[in-house]
Amino acid sequence: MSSKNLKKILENAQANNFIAISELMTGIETGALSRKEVSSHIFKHSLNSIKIGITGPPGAGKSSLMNQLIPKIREKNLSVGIIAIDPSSPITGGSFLGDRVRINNAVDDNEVFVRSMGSRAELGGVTDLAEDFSDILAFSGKDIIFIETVGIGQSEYSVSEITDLTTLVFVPESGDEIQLLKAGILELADVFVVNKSDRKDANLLVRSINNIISATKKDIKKIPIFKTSCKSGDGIADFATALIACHGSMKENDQIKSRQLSRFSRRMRNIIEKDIIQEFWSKDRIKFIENLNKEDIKFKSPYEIVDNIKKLK
Ligand SMILES: Nc1nc2c(ncn2[C@@H]2O[C@H](COP(=O)(O)OP(=O)(O)OP(=O)(O)O)[C@@H](O)[C@H]2O)c(=O)[nH]1
Ligand SMILES: [Mg+2]
Repeated sequence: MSSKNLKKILENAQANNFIAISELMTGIETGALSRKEVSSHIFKHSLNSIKIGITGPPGAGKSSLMNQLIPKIREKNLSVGIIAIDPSSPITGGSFLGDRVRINNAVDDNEVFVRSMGSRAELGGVTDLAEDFSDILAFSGKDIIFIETVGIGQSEYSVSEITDLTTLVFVPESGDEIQLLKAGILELADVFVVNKSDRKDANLLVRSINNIISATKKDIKKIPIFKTSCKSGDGIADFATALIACHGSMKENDQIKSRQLSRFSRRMRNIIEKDIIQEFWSKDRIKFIENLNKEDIKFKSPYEIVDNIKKLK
């Protein structure tokens, strides 16, 4: 792509043109656009949006919650970006239709952009890609950006690493899961949501979470718990108000600022590691590995062979 073309796409994306936003995302995902070049244009515009992780077990109602939050956020004249990472779909965009249907409050609103992505870990990992996507959404002016992931704590989907705020969503039946994770969940969560509170035992789960919080000796930050139901709408307004308030006060929020800094450092480390690995794999070194035969491995340990590879240029 010529730099003139990229300039045009960037201009359009910044003006919230959905096609240009998608083009940027697909471009960096497929490698048609240089991530480095795109990032150098957009990064400085990416710190004004709040990035909120919505994570939890499959089917907890994460997408439904975001859908219900949309009108509340739009009432305040704020715009919304959503990135839904779908682990069940190896093909990018595979769940696009599914999420479009679930997040139907996004339809016909040009201030709400929804993008699904598959969870294949190519081109530097899903989390990295989601982070770059969220920068693109921020660049396009989205005030509140949600990143939906399934599962809690697995490193691959560790959404808390790329967001300003992580919401863990559970359902009344999540008791066992919570017991298993115990204090681990406290390290990940900034906000708890017990969704599907129209079902029985929602209060029991809130109590279990509270018990874990109070049993943790560490001087832990106060973690709010919201009880919501996407069916009756209960609790959604309070949850939305809290998130909107967080967006409103993010400029003065030291915790968010220090997270932005630690994200920046982590991204730098990732870039360095990728660059070094890429530099390492010269043609000769790749050829050496490819030509390794059954005899070679009888006499030398992998460590010794690596020493030989390092001697190659
Ligand atoms: N009873 C009840 N059902 C709900 C509630 N929220 C969501 N659901 C239903 O739960 C199912 C899953 O909802 P989703 O919003 O797709 O859940 P999710 O966590 O995004 O699911 P995955 O992305 O597949 O992990 C759907 O059938 C929803 O209608 C709720 O508060 N109460
Ligand atoms: Mg979902």
